[in-house]
Amino acid sequence: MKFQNLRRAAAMAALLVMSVAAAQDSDQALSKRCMTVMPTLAERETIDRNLQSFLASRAARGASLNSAVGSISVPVYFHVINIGNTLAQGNVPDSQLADQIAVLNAAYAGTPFVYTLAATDRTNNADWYTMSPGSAEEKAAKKALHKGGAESLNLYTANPGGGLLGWATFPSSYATQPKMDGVVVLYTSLPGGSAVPYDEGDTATHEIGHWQGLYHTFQGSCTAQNDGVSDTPAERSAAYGCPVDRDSCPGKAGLDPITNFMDYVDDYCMTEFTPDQTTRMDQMYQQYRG
Ligand SMILES: [Ca+2]
Ligand SMILES: [Ca+2]
Ligand SMILES: [Zn+2]
Repeated sequence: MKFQNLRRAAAMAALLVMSVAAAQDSDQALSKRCMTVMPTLAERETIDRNLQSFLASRAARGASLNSAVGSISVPVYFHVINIGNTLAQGNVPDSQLADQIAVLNAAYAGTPFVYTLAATDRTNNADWYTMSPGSAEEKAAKKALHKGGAESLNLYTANPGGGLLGWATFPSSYATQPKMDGVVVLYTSLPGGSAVPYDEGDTATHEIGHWQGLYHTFQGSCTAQNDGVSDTPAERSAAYGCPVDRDSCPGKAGLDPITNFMDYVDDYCMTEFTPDQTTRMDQMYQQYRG
């Protein structure tokens, strides 16, 4: 009898898992949270080797390896790409850009980074408005609009379509493609936008995490290396919604880091960068953007 109950419970659990998986699939269809192109494992190893030798040379010179909280000011160049003057045409008002900067500074409050609006430009261009990652339109827009050097964040708002929320470039690619450096987000993902449940501005928080050198928390799945950050528990795949107590790598310590900005959960659910993520962002900024 007990055994039968157990089997029934197992069957129900399996059904539950299947329906959760189906819900996740439909969420994925509705929204591709992020289209940032991830480095291959070999590229990651090269990036990590280069970081280790950078840190070793800094240490040999007695240079500080940890920047103080709030000690690095990051100039932000906003590029609002639109097809007309209204918000529905992508012309995000200055108030929403200011709100986005405030959301970033709250999210990065425990890090060295303070984001400061340097300039805003507005461009009416129907081709650039719907640019997709890796497209000729993206290259043309960035070539025309990019400002500043490696230290500056170029933040583009556009309407890429297909449920796509945003994408970013990594610090390690700045040297070879400086004009492409930056972050593109769906304009309705800014705070107060219409991209519910991605309407609190954390698409930019997440994409800028990549721009600062972080991978997804589910990068590398349940492998020992996983996302290359030691205080984020390994995670098998992206989490959607806000699945509290999810443990997709049961053989690895800790519940999934679903409240992390580098997962795919709803904006209200993502609330933190970990200390080791902060350290990595600091080191990457010093190496590539300092
Ligand atoms: Ca980790
Ligand atoms: Ca686990
Ligand atoms: Zn991402």
